[in-house]
Amino acid sequence: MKSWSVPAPAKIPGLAPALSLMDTGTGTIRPTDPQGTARMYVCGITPYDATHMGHAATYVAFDMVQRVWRDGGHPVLYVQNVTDIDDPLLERAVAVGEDWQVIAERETALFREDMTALNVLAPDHYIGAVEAIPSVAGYVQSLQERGVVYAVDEDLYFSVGSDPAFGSVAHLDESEMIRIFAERGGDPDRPGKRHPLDCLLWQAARPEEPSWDTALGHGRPGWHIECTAIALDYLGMGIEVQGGGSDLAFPHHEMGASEAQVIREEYPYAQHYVHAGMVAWQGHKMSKSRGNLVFVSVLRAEGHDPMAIRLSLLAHHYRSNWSWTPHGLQGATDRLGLWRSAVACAAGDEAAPYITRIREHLANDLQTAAALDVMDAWSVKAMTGAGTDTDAPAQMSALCDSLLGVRL
Ligand code: 5CA
Ligand code: ZN
Repeated sequence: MKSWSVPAPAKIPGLAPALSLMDTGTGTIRPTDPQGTARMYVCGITPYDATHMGHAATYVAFDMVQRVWRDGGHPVLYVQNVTDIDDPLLERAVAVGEDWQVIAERETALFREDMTALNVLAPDHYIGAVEAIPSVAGYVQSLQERGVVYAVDEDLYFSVGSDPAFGSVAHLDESEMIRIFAERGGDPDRPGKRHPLDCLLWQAARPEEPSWDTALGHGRPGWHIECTAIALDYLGMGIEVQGGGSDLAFPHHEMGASEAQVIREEYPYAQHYVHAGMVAWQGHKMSKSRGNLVFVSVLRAEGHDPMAIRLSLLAHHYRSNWSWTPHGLQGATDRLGLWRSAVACAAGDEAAPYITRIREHLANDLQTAAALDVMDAWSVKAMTGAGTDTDAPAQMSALCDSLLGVRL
């Protein structure tokens, strides 16, 4: 699928320290340690509605992971999917009387535009679920060869218990897993299943629904195997980061990891499972199903500078749950104005110590808010005419562009 294009960040002098990130799997902040290329898979959108500020927060968080790695001298291989066939998309298509493919293409195009505007580096491989169907079928067959697949009616299920490590991503007890599974697209109560948590790999064709002809018969993929297949095809096992919002830790990343670990007979699927917090609005998590959404494209159309939108996201730690407010965006707009005025000054404080502090904050599990405070401090001093280093304004501007993704 067509990706988008954002210029690669320019190298700034010096090297970032190793990036430490909270790993949901171990519950600890641990250094990432890419050997050569850092490999990252981040779950993409289900394109039945436009990009909201919750999506944007999640993708900006992983954009920061990529920028910090690159700043540390690591090449990055980044893969993202688009869930361009799934129940919510088909349900929306029926509800609004529109073709599901038309909706998916339109909303994916808008997502690309929004990501470009927010200066989010594009994935190297941007892959739709539909284009991954032949690959999904192949992986389901390899699970069948391992004897861990069974049919309920004509649908195929994965026995999650076949992975000894099942449960080691989200660390939930079984009753919690069953409850959350039911809330997030699972079917624990379906008669005929061997275990309530077994997950759908392949759904046989239903009347009035799209289906594809594969070695598994006519049908379409289950959700989790879509990401497993795409990640294995383009990244392989032992990737540095599997990322997404915290609502994906269970069941999505738990199931995906187990599928990969059984397919490859190797452990672990990912070194770090990294989860962004949920952005709320009107008292609830922003979600397409609830409809309490603030769209990136609407804010842009209202004339808000995309760099202010990005700054409004960076003002929160990526793991925190927070509520969007117009006030937060106004604060970010003011901050952007301050920074722009400061880098237009003839001189400022020497940049190097500030750059070091910003790098340290980011390397410490992406403390972006603290990094922004350091830039504020430099800016305020430059505005008062205290600094005398005439190279500093350009250096601080380059840092903002390259490391924070904020073009001044
Ligand atoms: N297509 C699947 C992943 S394979 C999916 O979850 N799509 S999504 O469109 O529902 O969400 C896309 C990404 O945005 C996911 O990483 C999800 O965790 C994240 N996300 C969704 N809502 C929010 C929110 N309110 N705040 C922060 N992140 C969110
Ligand atoms: Zn996914």
